[in-house]
Amino acid sequence: MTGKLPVLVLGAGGHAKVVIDALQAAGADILGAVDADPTTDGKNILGVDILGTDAVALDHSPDAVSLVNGVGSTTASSPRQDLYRRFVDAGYAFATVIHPSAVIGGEVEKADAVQIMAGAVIQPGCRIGANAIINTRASIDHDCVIGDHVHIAPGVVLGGGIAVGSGSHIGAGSCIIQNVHIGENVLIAVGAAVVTDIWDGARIAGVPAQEM
Ligand code: JB2
Repeated sequence: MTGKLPVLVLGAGGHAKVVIDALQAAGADILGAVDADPTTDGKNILGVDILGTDAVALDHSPDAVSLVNGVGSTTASSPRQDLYRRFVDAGYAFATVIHPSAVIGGEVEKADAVQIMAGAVIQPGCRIGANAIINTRASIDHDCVIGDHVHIAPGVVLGGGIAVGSGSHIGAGSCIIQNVHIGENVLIAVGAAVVTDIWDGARIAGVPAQEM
């Protein structure tokens, strides 16, 4: 992960658990987590205390902590984006999270707050946008350009030279043929096989994938 400051995780659900596990594997100093749901206060995730709501995060100076976005996404254009923007606008910096078991090739550019989970493979020449998730065991071949806030879900396989527009969600286990262009805020359902370009805002499913 980037940065030397202690880390505060935003969110305390399923994605936060995976993120905390990656942070622990990478040896990060984790201060705690905060969640919008006040009933989580006083609980813990993998031994990391839940300290309260986002008001507790705002009690920490932006100079004293790095944030990690622990809210995931299961659709295009999720609340995860709003949370990231809200805290960036308030002056906070987000750390990148990279599980030590991820394999990352040469000349891979990673923007702010990128999260690369256990077993992911990113081949050379790729660019990963801000606040994007490359989730468990996803495979991204050479020269792909992944936009901001994209979620590449577990087990996705991308061929080389693919562009994925910002805010898109590529569902678990989907496969995308090389050199296609996926637009912005696209939803590709679990297990789809994508063999053509996909326009902005489309919802796609099936083998071969078609509009839902
Ligand atoms: O503004 C917020 C906020 N909005 C929702 N600030 C903070 N600090 N927390 C927020 N939350 C919290 O995110 C909710 O109160 C809830 O505890 C948590 C979301 O948990 P959930 O388990 O429902 O979803 P997730 O986003 O952690 O995980 C989804 O996405 C992952 C990528 C799940 O579907 C996972 O299965 C999936 N792997």
